Order: sequence, then structure tokens, then C-alpha cells
Amino acid sequence: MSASTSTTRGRRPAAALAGVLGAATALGVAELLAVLVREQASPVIAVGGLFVDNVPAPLKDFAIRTFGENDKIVLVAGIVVTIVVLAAVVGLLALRRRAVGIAGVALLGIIAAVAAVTRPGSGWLDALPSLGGGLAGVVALLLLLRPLTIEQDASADETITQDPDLVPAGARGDSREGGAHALSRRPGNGMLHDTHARTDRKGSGFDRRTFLATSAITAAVAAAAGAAGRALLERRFDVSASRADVVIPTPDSPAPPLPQVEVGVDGVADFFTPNDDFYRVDTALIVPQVSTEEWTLRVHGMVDREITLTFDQLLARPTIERVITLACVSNQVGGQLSGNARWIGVPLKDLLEEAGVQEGANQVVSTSADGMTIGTPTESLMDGRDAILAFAMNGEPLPAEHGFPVRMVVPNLYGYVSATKWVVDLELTTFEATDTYWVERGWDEQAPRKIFSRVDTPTVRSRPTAGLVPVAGIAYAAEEGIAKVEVRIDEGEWQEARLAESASVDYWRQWVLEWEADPGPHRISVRATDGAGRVQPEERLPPFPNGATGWHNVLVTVA
Ligand SMILES: Nc1nc2c(c(=O)[nH]1)N[C@H]1C(S)=C(S)[C@@H](COP(=O)(O)O)O[C@H]1N2
Ligand SMILES: [Mo]
Repeated sequence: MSASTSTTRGRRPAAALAGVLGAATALGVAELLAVLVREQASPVIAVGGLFVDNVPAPLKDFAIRTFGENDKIVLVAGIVVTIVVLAAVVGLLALRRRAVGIAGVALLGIIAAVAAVTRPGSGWLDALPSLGGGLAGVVALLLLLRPLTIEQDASADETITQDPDLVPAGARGDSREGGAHALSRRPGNGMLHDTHARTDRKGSGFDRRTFLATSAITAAVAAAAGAAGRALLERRFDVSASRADVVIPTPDSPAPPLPQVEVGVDGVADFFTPNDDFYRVDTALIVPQVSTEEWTLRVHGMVDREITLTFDQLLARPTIERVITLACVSNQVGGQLSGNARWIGVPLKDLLEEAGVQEGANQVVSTSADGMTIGTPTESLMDGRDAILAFAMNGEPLPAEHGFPVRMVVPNLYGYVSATKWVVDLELTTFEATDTYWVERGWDEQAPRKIFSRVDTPTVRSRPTAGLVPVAGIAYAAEEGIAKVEVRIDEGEWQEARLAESASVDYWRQWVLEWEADPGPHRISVRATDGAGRVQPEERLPPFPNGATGWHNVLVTVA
């Protein structure tokens, strides 16, 4: 047995590797083919997008909570790992039956192709990367399997028991692995065997050298195709040039000058969140790249006059500049999914008035270039609050991740019911007639923001020294604004914090309390009260289905 054992040892791991390299080739080639279509047609992105759209809300919530803004990387990594595992299994199956291997790879390619053509904004061409990649994967797998299944002399008995694939039909009955391989030597496979240069090497089922060489070449081809594809994709579909060309007009109505909005304590979130630090939440695995040249906005549905705007036409309209705080409904108690920025854009009210909103049109459904739909009460866009079709954020054109070239920003509503990025379409309709993306997934149709307060400093990790320690953070209350913030140490009395000046009810507000801290562990709690006297509730509710509630508590150890 020893001779044959040595020649066939490692065949199974090699077959698994063949599967993985086949998949790598498929993915690499697909990436290259996606250059001809669009980034979203890449199989991993298409399958990932399908997954994102179908994850149950609690899982999505868990992902945001656990991985934060890395959730997309985790998802893509998860898909790649899944593909690698499936591919290894396919490789092993293919060792026994080529047809199963071919079918396995083809099936993965077809699944990805179906995912790609059913994504928002796709066409039939979106199937090309997955199908072409799948084909390349099949070819790679077959090439890699050749040195693993070398034709042998049937009299090499020792090998026969080791290597059931090579058992001639008549000898199969007593083979260790039984009749499962009845189809393992179909003519198609035989052809590959026959053309192999070393078929006559007696007692060798595994030509290691050829396998290693083929593996190295396949891996190189896969990596080169993938890298070239990525580089070309990034070059072809990139809005930086378009973004650099945008000249932001001076707003006709600039933001009013700000009073003293900072408490001047290190560690508190800045009044303005720098664009690079601004939280990002969206379903897009690939940031949609929409240039100003191709962007248009259509306003239609229950309107008297349909409007279509180009980017230049949008900029030519009267513009306003406002500071507006944005928050995600998935923000946890004490969470970071909130940011404050200075936005410049066109008032949505003006645009809707020009279109002429018809009686009963209580919902505006906005659609993004990547197919996201968001439903906003028409009332919230018309009631005089500064709802903006924004093109600038903190003095720059919108960053691509934050919706370049144009997004919606509406004060006092959670992002998922108002803040459509890459927006291209506004349809006046009713809540009765149309459910939007998140509503279809169980989130509430209407979601005004809930009162919120957060301790930014000290933190669990900071070790303040005994004495005066500033406890500081931010607070926000929709509509009425923040009237009071109170802090409690170790379940003691609530103490009123000093508030930075309020610039508007639409912005978050900093606060600070000077705390005479004793050494040892302490628990700091915060709660806010709005202008109507409503106190932030203690009860802990999760973000689903309309936003979290509860007080933020921080444990600190004073040295
Ligand atoms: N096109 C599109 N717009 C979107 C989303 C999205 O998934 N796609 N997510 C919304 C949600 S849930 C939030 S909280 C805000 C976040 O905006 P930001 O990423 O600029 O902070 O964008 C909103 N706009
Ligand atoms: Mo959100």
C-alpha cells in the first residue's frame, strides 16, 4: 500500500484547493468583466446586495450594533468565505465526478447572475460578469483536476483501493466507496485524461508537479484579473473629477451666525461633524457613482406639473444654507450614528410648490440611483422646516458616500424616512398606496426623532483623576429643542448641566457638568428634557421599529 499511498496522498486537499482556485478565477474574471457593465454587477456585490435587502431586521440591527460601519466589510468577507468553503466542497465532489464540479461552479455563477439582473437599476448585461466568471471558473477547475486524476493501469491494484475514481467499471462493486462513482468515468472526462501527457505513469494518480504549476498559474491569473478589474472599475466609475468641478454657489439665504455653541471641553463631539468622521449608514455595498452630468431629478406623481431638473438647473435656483443634525433610527442609546453639518441646497418646499402638490398626496417617495426608496410625509417638507435638496456639506460638494451629487436632508426625522442620498426621483403619492424599502421590512412608516442625550466624556476607558471632572456630551430634541440636561452620579440627585447656547431646535446641543469626583468606580447617567417639558424616558427600547429610547449610563473609574 505504501507506494500508492504516497502517490495519492494529498489528492483531496488538492481537489479542495482546485475548487477554491476555480472560484478565485471566477471572481477575478468577473471583476474584470464588470468593467464593461458597472460595479454593482460584480457577483459578490450583487449577492451581497440581495442579502442586505433580505436580512431580517433584528439581524441587520445586530450587524450595525456589532460591526458599526464595518458591517459591509464583514458582509463581503462573509460572502467570500462562504464561496471559498462551497468551492472547496465543489472541488472535492469534482474529484469523483467532474460533472458535479462543473454543475457546482455553473450553479454558483447562475445564482450570482440572477442576483445581478434583479438588483435595482440593472439590465441583462449585469449577468455577464457572473456568467463569464463562472465559465472561467469551470475551465480553471477542469485544468486543475487533470493532474489529480491521471489515467492508470487497472492492474495497479493498490492504487485502485486508494483511488476509487480510477476503478474500471467492472471492478467497482468491491471498491471501498461503492457504486457512488458509477458515472465517474464519462467520456468527457476520459478525453481530458487521454490528452494528459503523463497518463502512462504507472501507479501515479496525482501528478503533484503539474498540479502545483497549474495552481500557481491559475492563482496568478485570478489575482491579475481581479486586481486589474478593481483598478479599472475604480477608474471608470469614479465621480471625483465630477465632484472637483462643482462650484458651490453662495447661498441666497446663508445660515444665521452661530452663538456660543461649544462648551469647550475636550472629548465632546464637535458642534460640526467633519465630513470624514460623519457616520455613514446605507445599503450600498458599492458607493453609487453618479456624476453631475448624468444626474437629473424628476418630480412627478400627484402633481399639477411634472418637473425635471438637471444639476445646473438645481444650482441656478434660490439656495439656502442650514445647519441640520442627522441621525439614524438604528442609533443605540449613547450611540454614534448621528452627525451635524452645514448643508447648502434648494428648499424642497419651493420645488414642491412649483410642481403643485395635489390634494391627498400625503407621502413623497424619494428614490436613489441605487434603487433605495424612502417615504417622507409631504407635510414635513412643506410645514416650514428647512427640508433641503442638498448638494453641499460643510462647505464641500457632498462626499460620494454621503450622496453626491444631491441628497435630501430634513430636520427632525430619522434618516430612513428623509435623508435619501443619490436622490434622482421624487414621487408624490400616498402612504396608503406605496410602502418604501424600510417600511416593507417592518419599520414604522413615520419616524420623528426621539429625544436623545449622550455622555461623551469621561468614558469607560478614560481614567479621570479625583477632583473636578467635566462630564459633558450632546443632546437633541426634535421640534421643541433641548430645554434641560441633567446628570446623575451613582443614583444620587439629578444635577442640571450647563447648556451651550442653542443655535436652533434643529441642531444638537452641547452640555457640561463640573463633577467633584471621588476615587473609585462611578456610574454617570444623563437625561434630557425638551422645550415642551417632556423628559427623556428611562425605559430601554431597541431601535426597531421607530428608534431607541433610554438613558445613557457610563461606568467610570476615578483614580
Ligand atoms: N440611497 C440611500 N439613501 C439613504 C440610505 C440608503 O441606504 N440609501 N440610508 C438612509 C439612512 S438609514 C440614514 S440614517 C442616512 C444616513 O446618511 P449618512 O450616511 O450621510 O450619514 O441616509 C439615508 N439615506
Ligand atoms: Mo438610518
